[in-house]
Amino acid sequence: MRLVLCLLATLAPLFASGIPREEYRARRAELRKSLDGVMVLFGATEPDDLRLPYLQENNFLYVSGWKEPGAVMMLTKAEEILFLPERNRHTELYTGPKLGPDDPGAAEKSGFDKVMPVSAAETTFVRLLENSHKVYLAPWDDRAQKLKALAPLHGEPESAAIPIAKLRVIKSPAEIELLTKSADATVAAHLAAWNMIHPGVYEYQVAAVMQGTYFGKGCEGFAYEPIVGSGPNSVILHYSANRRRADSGEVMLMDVGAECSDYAMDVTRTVPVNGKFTPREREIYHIVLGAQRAAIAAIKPGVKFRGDKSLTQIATDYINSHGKDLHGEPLGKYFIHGLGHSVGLDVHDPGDINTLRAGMVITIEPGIYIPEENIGVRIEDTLLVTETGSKNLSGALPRDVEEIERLVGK
Ligand SMILES: [Mn+2]
Repeated sequence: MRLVLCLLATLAPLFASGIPREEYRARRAELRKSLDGVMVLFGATEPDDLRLPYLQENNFLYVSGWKEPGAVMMLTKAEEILFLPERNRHTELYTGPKLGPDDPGAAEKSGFDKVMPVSAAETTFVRLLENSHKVYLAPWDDRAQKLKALAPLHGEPESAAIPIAKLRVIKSPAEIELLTKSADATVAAHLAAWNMIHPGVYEYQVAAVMQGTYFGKGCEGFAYEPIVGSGPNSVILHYSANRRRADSGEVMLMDVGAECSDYAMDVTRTVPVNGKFTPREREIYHIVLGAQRAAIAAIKPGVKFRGDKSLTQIATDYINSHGKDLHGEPLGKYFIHGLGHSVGLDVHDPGDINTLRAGMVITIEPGIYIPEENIGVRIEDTLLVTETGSKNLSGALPRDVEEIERLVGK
């Protein structure tokens, strides 16, 4: 028993939490079936800049769950090999012990058929090329260029990201569970912020409460830099300086999502700083909410995300047919970004969501930003597409004006 516990304790930090190891094997098996050659993925390396966190590259993480730095992976229909760096006792003094390729049980611990040292990667690649028609590389990685030069007869490499994205776009039950955990922590963060928002509060104080809330729930980070924009900052889409003092009569836009067990969340709410929307803020808010409700009501498998008769068109039509700007113009021109995107390991997860399928997780986030009036309103939820419609993972966070006004500053 003690041995088992000890082994579990050793394994725990190596892997992403919450996804069973068999699921990683199954993902690789599915991916390998689709290959007509050799795929090479490079894991992330530890950054030299102490301000930067070490984060595994998400495609690498998705197919392996492997979190230690410096690994390389090669996949073909017939083989799967994880290459690990030789252990460096000096580096380990700073960043902790790692699994080396020659450590006992390395293959078993990694979940791969075979583990080899990184120094054997090039010769293995050349061997695997013999039975390969195609080469799949990560175009974002400089190290792929060297391998490309070793395969002059295999044509232009294909992007490894494309076949992996086809898998990533549909979430498994285990992934949905982790996304739900991330959503719950994010909802709690927004509610905690509403509670303490008041005229005179600084944006960074709001951001701090939100981050403290989801860190306190065991989430390891944020899915993206918190966006907390008051008044004039509410119209800046990716405002993340969070330095301004908020005042009465303004809105506070909070686009803040936790990352829990590697899974991102993406939720935006816009609330009145003094607890009560002005009539104009309330009017704009209701239009954005109506657009979001209309788009969400239309979600089901087979529906288009963009283009003709799409969710985007439903939201845009709603905005254009409700309200006017100060010059009597329709408000559609103030909806200046896309209606949403896929969410998973990345907050902007890869994969084509233009025709919805059950198991996709997407955001619906209409917004109206009128710089002339210093009013920006965005309402964003992250939803699971189901067989019959959708399930709002962040739906526990109120959207109704009355409920928001009851909760802000109280
Ligand atoms: Mn978003």
